[in-house]
Amino acid sequence: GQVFRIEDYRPSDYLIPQTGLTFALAPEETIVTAQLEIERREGVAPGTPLRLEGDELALLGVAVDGEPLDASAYEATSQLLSIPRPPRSSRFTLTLVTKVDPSRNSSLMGLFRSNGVYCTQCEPEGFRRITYFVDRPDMLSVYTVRVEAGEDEAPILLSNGNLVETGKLERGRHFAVWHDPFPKPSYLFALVAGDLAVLHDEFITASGRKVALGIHVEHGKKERASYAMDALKRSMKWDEDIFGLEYDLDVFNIVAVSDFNMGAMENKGLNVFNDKYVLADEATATDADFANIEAIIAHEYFHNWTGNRITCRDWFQLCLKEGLTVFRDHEFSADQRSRAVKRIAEVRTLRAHQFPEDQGPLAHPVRPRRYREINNFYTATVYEKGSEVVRMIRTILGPDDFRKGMNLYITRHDGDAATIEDFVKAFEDASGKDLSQFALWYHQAGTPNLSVSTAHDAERGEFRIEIEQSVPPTPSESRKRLMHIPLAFGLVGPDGNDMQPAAVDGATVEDGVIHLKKRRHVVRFQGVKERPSLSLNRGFSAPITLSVEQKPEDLLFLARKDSDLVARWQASTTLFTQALIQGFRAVRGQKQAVFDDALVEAIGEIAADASLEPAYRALALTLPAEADIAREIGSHIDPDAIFIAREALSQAIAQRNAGVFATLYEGLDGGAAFSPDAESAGRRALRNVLLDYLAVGEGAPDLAVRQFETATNMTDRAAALTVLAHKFSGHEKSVAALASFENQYGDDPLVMDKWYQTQATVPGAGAVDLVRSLTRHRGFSLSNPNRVRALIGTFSTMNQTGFHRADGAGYRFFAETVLEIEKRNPQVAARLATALRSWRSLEPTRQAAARDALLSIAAPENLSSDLRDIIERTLA
Ligand code: B3K
Ligand code: ZN
Repeated sequence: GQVFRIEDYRPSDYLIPQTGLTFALAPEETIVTAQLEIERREGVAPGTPLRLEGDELALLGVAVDGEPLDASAYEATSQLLSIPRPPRSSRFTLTLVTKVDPSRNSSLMGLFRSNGVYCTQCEPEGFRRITYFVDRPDMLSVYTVRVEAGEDEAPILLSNGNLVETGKLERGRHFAVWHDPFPKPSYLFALVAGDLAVLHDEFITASGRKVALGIHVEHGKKERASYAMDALKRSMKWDEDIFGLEYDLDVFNIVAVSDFNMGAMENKGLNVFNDKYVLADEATATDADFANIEAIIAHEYFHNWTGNRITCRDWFQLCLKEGLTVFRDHEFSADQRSRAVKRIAEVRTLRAHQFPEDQGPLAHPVRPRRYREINNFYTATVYEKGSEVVRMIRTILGPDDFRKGMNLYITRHDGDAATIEDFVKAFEDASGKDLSQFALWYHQAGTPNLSVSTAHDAERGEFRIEIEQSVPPTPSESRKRLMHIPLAFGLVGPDGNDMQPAAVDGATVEDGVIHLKKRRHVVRFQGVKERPSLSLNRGFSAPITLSVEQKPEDLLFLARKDSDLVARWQASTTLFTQALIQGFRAVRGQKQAVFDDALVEAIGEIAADASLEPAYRALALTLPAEADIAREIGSHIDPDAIFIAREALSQAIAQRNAGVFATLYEGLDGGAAFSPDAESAGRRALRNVLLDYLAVGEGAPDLAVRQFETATNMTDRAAALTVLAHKFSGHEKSVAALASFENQYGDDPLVMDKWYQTQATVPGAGAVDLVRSLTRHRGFSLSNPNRVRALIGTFSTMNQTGFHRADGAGYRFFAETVLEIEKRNPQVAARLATALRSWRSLEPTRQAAARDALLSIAAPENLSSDLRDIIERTLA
C-alpha cells in the first residue's frame, strides 16, 4: 500500500469555500447531488488539473457551471474523479451526482443504516464514500444540506448547523435544509434521518445564547438518555467556567445509534454516538457505564472548540485535537468526581493500553510521520499519551501560563487547520519558556525509563537522588534523544509529612518537580537528618517507567502515609506486583508461592481505613490484572503461571482478612435510593471488590448468589454474576445465574453485552469453546461492533489463560474470526487484530502458535489495507 509522509504535505491547488448537498434518501439507492463552489488558490496556474477523491462511488453525472461535462472531459473511477482541464477562471461550480447504497454499507463508514436509521461517519476518510471531494482536513467549507426522505421512514431529518427550512414533497416525502455557518472539514459533516424519539432540553450560554438541546434515541428509550443530557449541560457550563469557551450554534443534537465503529463522533452541532455511551439507568447500566457516558459526552462536546473551530492541517496532526480533548475530558471528570481516583484510573488505562503499544511493534510517536492507513492511528498513543503531553505542558508552565497559552492558541488559530508546532508555539509565546526539548514528546516514540538510586548521609544531613534517563528503541527509531521529563516527587519523613529541604541543584528542582533534561542528574538535599521515603512521579507527572530499588518497608510506609494518593496507590501496586512476580517465579519452578505477612495485613488495614474514600480503597485493594503482571515480567510470559500466582495472593489476602472484609461488606450495604454519583459508585466499587475476595472457602458462592438475587442496580448484579461465572464456572449456581440473566435481559443488546463479556473472561482452557458457541447465540452478530468487542475483543484482550492457551486453539479461533469480521468491517477487524501485538513477549511455544495465527490472517490476497497494515507491522 501507499505510504503517506508528513514532509509531503502541501496545500491543495483548489479550495471549496461552499458545499451544497442534496440527499434523496432511499435504503438501497440514495442519490447525492453535490454543488461545489471551487476556487483556484492564488498562485496556482489557470487550468491546473483538478483531482477529487472517491471511495466505492458510482458517478451519475458531472457538470461545470451548470453545463454537463462530456465524458471525454473527465476520468472517473470508483476511487477518483479527475478533470485534466478545468475552467481557467478562478472560480467555477462543479456539480456531481453520485449513487450510494446505505443498506449494504457494512463498513459503517460514509452513509449507512443502523436499525433503519440513516447515519453517516466521515472521519477520517468517509466523506469520499458519499461524493467525490478534496477529502482532507484542511479543506474548510461552508455546508448547506438538503435532506429528503419518506416521512414515515424518517420523520427526523438532521444535519450540521442550524435548521433553515422544512417542507412536504410528493409521494409522502418531506425535506429539511440545514446550514452550518462555520467553515469545516468534510470529516465533520453528518446526516441522520430516521424514526427516533427525542429528549429535549435547553442551555443558556454565558453570553445569553439560547441553545436547543436534543438527544435522539430509539423509541422507548428516552428516559435512558437523561443522564447523558445532564452530562451535556454540565460539560457546556464547565467549558465556559474553566476555558471561557462557549457554544456557538442555536442547536446541539446528539443521536444514539446501535451500529457504530467507535465511541462517538464530534460532527459540528450533530454528535453521533454509539448508544452504549448515551443510554443508562440503574437497571441496565453499571457505574462504569455512567462514568464513560459522562466522559464521552464531554469529550465530543469539547471538540467543538478543540477539533472543530480549530481543526487539524493533516491527519499527522490528529493528536492536536485528540490528545488535547482527552486532557480536557479528564479534567472535567476530575472536577465532577474525585480527582485522585480519576487520575489513578487514567494511569491504569495508560499502562494497560498505551504502554504495551509503545513497547511493541506498533509503537509510533504521538505525532506520527508515516502512515499507510490512517484509521489505524486512532490509538492509545495519540489519545492517552497525547493527553499526558498536554498535562506535562501544564506542569511545566503552571496553571496560569497554561491557561494563557490555551487562550492564545484559540484566539490565534480560531478558524484554522493547525499543527502541533502551532500549538506548542502558543505556549512558548504565552510563557516565554523554551519547549523545544519538551516537544520531543510529540516526535519520539517509546516509553522513557528513569533509573533512580538514593543515598542518605545522616551525619551530614544530606539526601541524594541520582536519576538516569533512557528511551528504549522502537521500530525505525533506534537512537533516541534526551527528553525533558517533569518528575514530581516528595521526601516523606518518618511522621508521614513531607520534608521541606532545599535542593542543592536548584536549577532542576521547581515546586516539587525535578526537571530532567540531561542523561544523568544528581540532586542533593540538605538538612535531612532522618532518611526519608522517596515518593516518585507523584500525580503521575510523566508517562514513564521507573527502575528504583526501594525497600519493602519504605513502600509499605508510602502505601499507608503518602500524602499524594496517586503515589500512595502506586506504592501498594508496586508491592503487589513484586509479590506476584516472585509468586510467578515460584510457580514456574514448581514451588508454592508464599507472600509476605506484612503486605497481606496492610491490605486489611487500608480496606478499613475510613479516612480514605471508598473508591480509593477499592482501587488499592484491586490486584494488578494478569496482563499488568505480564507487562512487568516482560518476556517468556506464561499466563497460566501468572494466573496461579495471582489466585494464590488473592486467597492469602482473603483468608487473612476474612473477618474485616465481611464486616465491611455488610456495612457498605446500599439500602438508600440509587444515585450514579461518584461517592455512591465508590461504595459499590469497594463492596464489589470485597465480594470477590469473600468468594472463597466454605459456602463460597452463597454471598454472590445473594447479591445477584437481591441487587437493585446493574453494577451490583453484574459484579455478582462475574464472581459466580469466573470463580464457580460450571457450578449449578453459576449456570443458574447466567440463565436467569439471559432470561431477564435477552432483548436488551447493551445489557447482553455484559453477559457476553462475563463469559468471554471465564478463565481457563474451556473459554475458547464457550466463546465459539456464543458466536452462534441468537443475540450475537459479527456485523455489530459492540457485540464483536464484547465477545471477541474481551476474550482476546482480557482472558489471558483462555486466549493464550498453550496449544494455540485460542489464537486459531481468533484468526478465523478476525477474517470473518474483516469481510464485513475492515476497521473493526484491524482494531481487533492488535490483540496479538505483544506476541513476542510470550514463552516460545505460545510465541510460535501466535505467529502462525498472524501468518494465517496475513494469508488472503485481497486483505483490506486496514488489516494488512496492522498484521505486517506486528510481524515485522
Ligand atoms: N474523532 C472521533 C474518532 C473517529 C475515529 C475514526 N476511525 C471520536 C473522538 O475521538 O472524539
Ligand atoms: Zn476525540
